[in-house]
Parts: sequence; structure tokens; C-alpha cells
Amino acid sequence: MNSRRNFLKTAGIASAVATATVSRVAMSALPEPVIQTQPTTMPPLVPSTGRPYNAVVTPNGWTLPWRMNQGVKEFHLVAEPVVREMCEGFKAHLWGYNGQSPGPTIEVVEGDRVRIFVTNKLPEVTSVHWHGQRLPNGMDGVTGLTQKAIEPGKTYVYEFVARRPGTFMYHPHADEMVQMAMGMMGFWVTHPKQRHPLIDEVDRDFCILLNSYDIEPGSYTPKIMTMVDFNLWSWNSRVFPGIDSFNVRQGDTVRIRVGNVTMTNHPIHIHGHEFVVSGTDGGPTPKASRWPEVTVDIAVGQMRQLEFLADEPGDWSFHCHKSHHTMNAMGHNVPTMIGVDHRSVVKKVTDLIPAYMVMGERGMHDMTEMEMPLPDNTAAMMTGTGPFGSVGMGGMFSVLKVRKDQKPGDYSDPGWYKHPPGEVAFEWTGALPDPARLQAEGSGSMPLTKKPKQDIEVQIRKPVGPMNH
Ligand SMILES: [Cu+2]
Repeated sequence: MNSRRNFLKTAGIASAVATATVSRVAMSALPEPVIQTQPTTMPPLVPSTGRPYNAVVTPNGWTLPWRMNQGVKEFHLVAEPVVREMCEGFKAHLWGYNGQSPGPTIEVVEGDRVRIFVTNKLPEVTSVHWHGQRLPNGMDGVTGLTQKAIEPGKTYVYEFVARRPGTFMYHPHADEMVQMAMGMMGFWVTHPKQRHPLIDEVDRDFCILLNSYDIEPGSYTPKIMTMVDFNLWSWNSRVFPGIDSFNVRQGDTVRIRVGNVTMTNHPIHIHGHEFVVSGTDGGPTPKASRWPEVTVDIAVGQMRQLEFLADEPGDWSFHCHKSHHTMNAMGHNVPTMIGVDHRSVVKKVTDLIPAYMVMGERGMHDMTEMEMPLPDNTAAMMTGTGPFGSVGMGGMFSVLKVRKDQKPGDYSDPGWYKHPPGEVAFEWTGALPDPARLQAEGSGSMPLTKKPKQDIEVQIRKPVGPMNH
């Protein structure tokens, strides 16, 4: 979580790195590519040319600057290997654009003529597909079908008019399984050119791409042949506690644009507020089709706009509701040990292996507090420390911070919420009466024809196999 001062510092680094990465001479006719390698959330890029709009924020990401060339907005994307810090102490060797995965967010206005130069610095061919856009067929970016593959070292030019306002993304349409598993994707927002009956102006506008990786603890590069068993569930290629909080002012209207570039669905859930789905990658939704939700399931390849009024102050969890998607890398084939009394076994084992440690006999929360030796490059499985102790989370988890005194346009982290007296759950210290149980509990719908000789009790055992589906 970062301050505005950090934004400015990293902005300086960005332009210094840019000139070093791609030779200025080699690309004199092209817009100079801007490179950003820091995982800091950059402030909204307020447009200095072209039509005005309320710029978006990409948590732990940034927006790509452009240059105006005779009325055309020119961008330069560089597809290249990148090192992405997924959270503190954990770096992944990915492929991305302009120094990062995901690539920079591209923001334009409905009706803009857009020219995008794409330079391929990957070791294999690529292309860029502009997911959801209305455009001439030959600009659709499908290798072999609508264009030649962009060979390593080559630059291609895409040009089209951003015809439809809304929420879009870009990604390769060449060796897709590998290139998306390696982190190649980015956000695209087309703002409406004038007041739109179905697109409200909002005070805060966020963009997140849901992505997933399979990186063995201690290693750096994703396993590209993985199709379902991913072990890292990320937002903008970051995992909790590496995902910045969503900081808003009480009374702000908030839009969170979400795109799913993983191989499974994600029920995205917010605490303390109800939202509506105001748009998809197909455009804004008709008002009559919007109903209140606190969770929306986002399928593979889909984009959704969540919109709400942030009127409840506090630190509100915002996360994927698949509980194994709010955990980081771990081994899966571990039997459940809840309820197993290890005391007699432990004595015997520690006589042989003094460092032996029992895991999970009272659940897994203990894992969040113990200091376990981890391999050199990995993320703790369940972690993050809040004002009341360990949060015990990882992966697709962040916090919506709603504050009365957050200034308009200020996206910096306000720190932890200070709860008013009497508004925090507290420990009951009085006597605990015996529970009054219903006598009728547990009767079946039909009588058994033959009574079993003895009662059977089972223990729930989870997980029993790979669990990352
Ligand atoms: Cu999920």
C-alpha cells in the first residue's frame, strides 16, 4: 500500500528505464515506449490532450501515456519478458507489456482514432487481440486468421476507431495457452464522449484483471502446461497481501471493472455494500436488468462492471468467494488432520526428527501465525496482518477502505479504520448456558425398514485431491 510520494518517485524511475529498454534511434518514427517496472499503484492519468474524461485507477498498475499525431492517439506496446513482484519477497518471471504483467491500461474516448504500435521482444511470435471491440476485421489480432504472426523483433501497427464505450481488454491470439499463462494481458477502457444514459459518472473507477499462475514454491517461472491446477490466484498479477487496498471517500460512487483471464470462474464478493452490474464487455447493461448483488460470478473470458455507493465507513473485505482462491501456493495432497490427536505420535516422531511440526490438527489458522521456513521465492500461504492480528488470507483478497475524511481524488491508503466505541465484536465473559436443542432434530422422511446395529459417525476430510479447480 503506497503513498502519493511513492507514485512520484516511481514515475521518475519509469521514464529513466524507458530509454534504456528500447533504443531511441531504432524507433525514431514511433512513439517512445514508456516502461514501468514498479508494482506501485499509479494515480489516474489525467488526459492532457484529446477529449477530457474521468481517468481510471489500475491497482498495482498504471495507464499507458500516448502521443497525439494529427488527431490520432498513438500508443506503443512492447511485448517482452518481465519480472513481476507478486507480493513482497516473491518475484515471478512472466511475459507482459512495457515492463509489467498485466500490461498498462489503455484509456481512450468513444470516437477516438487509435493507432497502437506493437513491438515483439518475446522469443516467439505474438499478436494482440482487442477483446470486445468493434473494429475492422483485419485489426482483430488473430494470428493466421486476420493477420500474419508478429515475429520476434518486428513491430506491427493496429489502427481503428474506438466505436463503443465500455470495458475491454487486450491479450495475444498466438500460442494463447502459453502466453496468457505467462501473464500477457491488459485492460482497455473506452470512455463515453458525452453523457450516456447508461453510463454514470463515478467518483472512483478501478480496473482489475483476474489472473492465475502455477509457480512451484521456490521457483520463478509459471508452469505453462497447467490447465486447471493453478496455485496462485491473483489480481493484476499480485496476491494478497500484495494487492493495494481500494481507498474511497464515504459517499463516493464507485465502479470496479473486472476481467477474468483465468481458466475458471470467480464469484467476486464485497462486504458491507450491495452493487449492481452496470456493464459487461458487451457494453452497459439496460437499467431494468440491474438488481442488487453482493457477489457476482464472473466466468472465463468475461468482464463485469460493479457499481455501488460507498456509504458505510470501515475496512470491508473484497475478495473471490472460492475459499481456495484466497490462499497462496501450497501443496494440495494433504489429508485433513482436524480432530486427530497427535500428542502420542508427536513424542515418537520428535525422538527421531526433532524439528517435526504437526500441521492442521485444529484447522489451518495456526499456519497464519507460525514462523515456518519457506523456500527462497514464494508467498506465504495465508497471511496479512490487520489491526486485530493475522487475517489469514492470500490470493484474490483486498480491502475496500471507506473513509469520511478521504479527500476527493485521493487514492492513498488511509491506514486502518478506527471503529467507534461499542462497534466491534467482543468476547462474552459471562456464563454459557446449555443449548436448548429441538427434540425433533434429525428425523428422516421415511422410517428405515431395518434399523442399523450401531450408529455411524463420519469425519469430514478435505481436501482429498487436487483442489484448485
Ligand atoms: Cu476465484
